[in-house]
Amino acid sequence: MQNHTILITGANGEIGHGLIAHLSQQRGTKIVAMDLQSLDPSLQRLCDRTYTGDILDSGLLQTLSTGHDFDTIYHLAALLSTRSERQPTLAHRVNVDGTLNLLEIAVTQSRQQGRVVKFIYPSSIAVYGLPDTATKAKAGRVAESAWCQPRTMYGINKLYCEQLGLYYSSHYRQLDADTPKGMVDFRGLRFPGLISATTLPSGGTSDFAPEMLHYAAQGKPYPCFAREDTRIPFMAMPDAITALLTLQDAPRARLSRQVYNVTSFSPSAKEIYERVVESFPRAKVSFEPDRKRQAILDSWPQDTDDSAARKDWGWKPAYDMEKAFSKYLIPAVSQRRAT
Ligand code: AKB
Repeated sequence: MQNHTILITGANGEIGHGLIAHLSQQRGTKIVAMDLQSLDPSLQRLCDRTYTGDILDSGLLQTLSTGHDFDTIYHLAALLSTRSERQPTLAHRVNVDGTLNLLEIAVTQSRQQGRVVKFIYPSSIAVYGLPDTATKAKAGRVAESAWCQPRTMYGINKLYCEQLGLYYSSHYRQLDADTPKGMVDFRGLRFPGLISATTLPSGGTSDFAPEMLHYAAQGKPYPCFAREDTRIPFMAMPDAITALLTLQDAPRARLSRQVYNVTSFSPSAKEIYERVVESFPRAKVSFEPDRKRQAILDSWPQDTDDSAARKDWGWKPAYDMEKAFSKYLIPAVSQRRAT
């Protein structure tokens, strides 16, 4: 079987963990992983090469690019929404300049190799910005083209990088005399909040849901920074991995867009609490809304319309909320607690 070389940036993060576990089972797939921190030892043995360093380090990127011929790049490295608000200029450098650097690697390699390099990009519901809760309630399931007026640095970075991806796919150096060989095949997914049984996110604003679960499992009290009636979409991590891999494999001709909404369930914070308590009756959650983080949550849609993904490449989440908790989250966090 022919080798397929995949670069994963931000490999130590929540999505990286699940993605590497899956990709390492595919025969003929070589994984090159990169992260700011040295890679988790459980992941290291699943990768062919690992690099520790910054996506803004041009020397390191040069080493990476000259050392490998990538077929696909999963660019997962990013600063999430809460962290980005605290360090907006750093966020812009990491989220925007970092993505630009990786797109440059993709386009350079595609030109040198004379073939397509796929670029898979996790975007976010943070690209949307609803002005107030009444509009949010009225908007319901938001389509890709609606309400793209983000109010966070992270959302702005993600929306702009989607556009950069489209540029590198379709209009890169459009004034050049010769049409270059090869191209970047950019594919983006606008993820909702993700809930993993094995890792806790850090620096996000949708973190209240996974934190509520993991604190309850550890018997720790959790002061929830979101109001009880907060409603944003979520997805169980295995579905996020399935979405990335399915989009990667989808024939280009089937794709009517380059960036797709994908979603699964949209509970209120109170409904999440009630489901957590059902499994961990001693969970202690107090709702102590943080006015400023709440304003970010209130600007994100209560649900997204993922009908284009369903139609074009057969997206269908395997986990609704009940199944996510009963078949994935609760068994796995309970098992981790027991070991
Ligand atoms: C965050 O909260 O920043 C992320 C996201 C919704 O993209 N989890």
